[in-house]
Amino acid sequence: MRGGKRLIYPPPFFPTIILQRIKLRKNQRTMTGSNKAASSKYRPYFHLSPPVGWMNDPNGLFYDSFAKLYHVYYQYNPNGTFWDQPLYWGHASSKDLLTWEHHDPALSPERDNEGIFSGSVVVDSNNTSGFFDESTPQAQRIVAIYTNNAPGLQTQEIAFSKDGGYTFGKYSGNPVLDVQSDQFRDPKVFWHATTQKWVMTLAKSQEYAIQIFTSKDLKKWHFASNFARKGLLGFQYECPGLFQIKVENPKHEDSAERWVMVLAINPGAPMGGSANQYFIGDFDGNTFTSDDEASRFMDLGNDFYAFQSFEEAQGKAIGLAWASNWQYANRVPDADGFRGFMSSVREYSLRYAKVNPECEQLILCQKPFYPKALTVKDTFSMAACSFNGTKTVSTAFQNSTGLCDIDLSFAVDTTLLNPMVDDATMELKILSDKSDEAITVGYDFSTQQFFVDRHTSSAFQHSNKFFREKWSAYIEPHKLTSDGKSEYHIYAVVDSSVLELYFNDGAYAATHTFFFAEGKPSNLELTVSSKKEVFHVSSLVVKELTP
Ligand code: KTE
Repeated sequence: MRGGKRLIYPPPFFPTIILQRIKLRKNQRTMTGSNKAASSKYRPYFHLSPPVGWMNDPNGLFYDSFAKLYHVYYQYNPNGTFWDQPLYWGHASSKDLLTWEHHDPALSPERDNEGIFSGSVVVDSNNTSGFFDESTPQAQRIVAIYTNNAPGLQTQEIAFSKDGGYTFGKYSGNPVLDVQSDQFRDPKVFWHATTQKWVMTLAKSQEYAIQIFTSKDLKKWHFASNFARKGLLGFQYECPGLFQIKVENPKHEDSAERWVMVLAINPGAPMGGSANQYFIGDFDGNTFTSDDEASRFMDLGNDFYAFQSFEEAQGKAIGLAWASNWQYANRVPDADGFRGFMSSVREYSLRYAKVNPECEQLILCQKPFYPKALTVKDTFSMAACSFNGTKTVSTAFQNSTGLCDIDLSFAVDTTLLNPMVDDATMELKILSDKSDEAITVGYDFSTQQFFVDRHTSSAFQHSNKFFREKWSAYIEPHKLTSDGKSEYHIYAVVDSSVLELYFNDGAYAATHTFFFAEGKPSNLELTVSSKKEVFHVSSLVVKELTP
């Protein structure tokens, strides 16, 4: 047990608002394992990373309701910190999606110049495949469906596990789907109860087609339909998925659940490199019909790719993505002997919300999904205040863990300045505890846009051109008040080298990785510069966390 922490008010040299002292909750620190070894600099605490080597796409996400365990498989090169073949399915499991147990690779290629590419897992509880008998609990009748990547040929194979998903046997009748193509991959399969069939979505990547196949037994697959050339095409489609999501505020004529097709493009994302799009629509068991063909992004940030939803998630629409971008994934620092980690697991819903003053749309919303809360080590909060001139408020965590969350609500008075000529900026800097490096989340008054600046003096983030650029996005205000204020809410999680932003109760999200040369993200500075009282912070709460 850690004694109560002595709260240090911000150092006297900041012209600061004295941070209100919060009575610390008694610090029940649960001694659980976590990803982050004391020595490692970049390894996140609870965002899944590989023990060694290289990680990309999440694969085969499912919840084992018998053992009460979440399983995550992933694209894994154990032999180096870069993408290469032989490529395996790495494997980790967790009870709480915060602390992970690593296991041996679950699927291995037959030859060194091949890869077990992305795919999914289903629980064949009714033994439609015939692989199982009564000796395997229904919730552990696990079948993996994946792309076998060989020189010049990508085929779909299946494998089954009878020990809860730790070891698999490949089906002797593989491949189960072969169209003689080298651009045919990433099967995501689910059980469609209405038609009592397995449904597979996979990418005919460079034809810009998400193909849908159906099967009664996971072995014989029949072509059903194409969902083709929708949204932003980029260079190629990858990693599709189709799942149902609850509508938070359904209209009378709407069903309480809608179908959502997700698909990844790489390269060709508007913010550069890789991105995940989504389409809302209806599915009849054979064909997905989207409400429109507009391009919408699951996450507006740089680092959210190859999203996959969990199977058997007890009625919840949860999933996670690889928190990186092919634009630089093989180049980020690998000082700790690994490269790549996942986003946090998020719970999805659909919500009617204003996307501009006139138009209300159904949009995909998300929030972090932790079955167990993170332990709070320290808390700082700032009472409501309006900023005039240049002012800085700062936290002062000691012996920072590099893991914190931030809850910021503020309003912008759009009537006081002329955006054509006046500047006003709010910046939330997350500072290294050992150098002058920081990652900045900002709001620019004149364009009414948010930005993230992760360019720092550190070798990598200075040399890599894609870390020198600012990211920016327009986010529709959470509320427009009658007296001309735009209200926003930001919830953010910082975990060693990843920043996840959730705007306006999850209406928009943005994920950015960052790699300080020295130190960990530790303290925050909120700085406003404006010649009029444009920014009104209604609350800022920063919690330093440990898993
Ligand atoms: C891999 O860059 C290539 O060399 C692909 O575009 C990456 O493809 C393989 O990774 C994905 C999936 O389509 C593949 O199954 C998997 C997407 O590791 O990241």
